[in-house]
Amino acid sequence: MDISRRNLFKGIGALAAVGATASVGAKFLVHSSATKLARINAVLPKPLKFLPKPPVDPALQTPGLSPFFTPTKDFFRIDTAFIVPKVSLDTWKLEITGLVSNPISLTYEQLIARPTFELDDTISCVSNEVGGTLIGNARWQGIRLDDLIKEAAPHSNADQVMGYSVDDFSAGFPLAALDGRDAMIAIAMNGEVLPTKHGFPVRIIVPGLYGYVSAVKWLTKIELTRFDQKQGYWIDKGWSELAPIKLQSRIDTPLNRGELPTGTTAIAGVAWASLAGISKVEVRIDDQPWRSATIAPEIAKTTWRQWWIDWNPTKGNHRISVRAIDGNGVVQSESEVPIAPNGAEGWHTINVQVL
Ligand SMILES: Nc1nc2c(c(=O)[nH]1)N[C@H]1C(S)=C(S)[C@@H](COP(=O)(O)O)O[C@H]1N2
Ligand SMILES: [Mo]
Repeated sequence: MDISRRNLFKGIGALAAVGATASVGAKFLVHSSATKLARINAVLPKPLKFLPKPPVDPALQTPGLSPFFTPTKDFFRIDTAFIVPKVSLDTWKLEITGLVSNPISLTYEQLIARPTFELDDTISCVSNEVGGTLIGNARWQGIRLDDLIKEAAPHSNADQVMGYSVDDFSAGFPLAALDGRDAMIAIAMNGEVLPTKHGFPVRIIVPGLYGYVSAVKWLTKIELTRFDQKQGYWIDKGWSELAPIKLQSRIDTPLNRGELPTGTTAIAGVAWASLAGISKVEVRIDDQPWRSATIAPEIAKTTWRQWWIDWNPTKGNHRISVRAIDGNGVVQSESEVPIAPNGAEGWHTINVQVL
């Protein structure tokens, strides 16, 4: 079992996770070699809107700092399924149903024939502790979700968009969240056909929302519904219905409880805000005043930003904290709040020993 799974169980509870596998939609499941073939044969369409290549990654010069794009092999994974669903494109389809006047049903070919665009977006799990690693940034390619839903013509009483996976996981978010932000049905991640572990053939990505209310992998159905009638998988297990990603920052290097030699060293990490972007990152060493960190150029408001400062420490024990300020001037909150029911709060603080 990998670490992200263990964290999920610690955070959310293993009992709840067991239920999900019982009712796997068997008609979709195929032998894993067949999925591999389907993935290899799936050809990505050219996006209508390409994003430029980002500038040189500052992580190249700062050992220990997270790269801007999280390599897919290192990307965190959270799923309730014990076995990763293997989907056959022969039988798979995407349905948009529920409180709509014009239900839609699309094969993979029909879906990817629609215009696609690229989006740089940092996704996070609500179970990410302050300083935790259940977060990653990728370049996604997909089809605009708002366009598809508009085409389905939701009834005026619909207020929730609920995604369902082939393994019966579900996650719902407000229809009102489709407010022009670049929500998508993602078909690719970091330039590759969506990896099986991250939801092949397609998943939902909604900038600004935690995964458990939005980012359905192995997606097969979107239902327009009402919050007072349907709840996503995690909601009756104590997690909030509404879950925007919180303003946070993390120290990547030095490591907590690490030892380092004297001489100039970098303190560096990442900071992210739901949709507002990051305007400032500040670092405090021991009882000194807060210092402004250098922040990497803003690539998109939807992604994290890397930050760093140089530090020339004296020998002994030191305590380092970080806090971020978002694009609206909101300062990351100091009071510690646990992950349940809607995401951790507090400043990431580490202790290091300089020898
Ligand atoms: N089908 C399915 N989709 C899912 C989940 C799941 O358990 N099953 N977990 C969600 C949660 S809680 C998170 S945080 C994200 C994680 O996406 P990743 O595994 O690609 O990092 O997927 C979401 N989509
Ligand atoms: Mo999550």
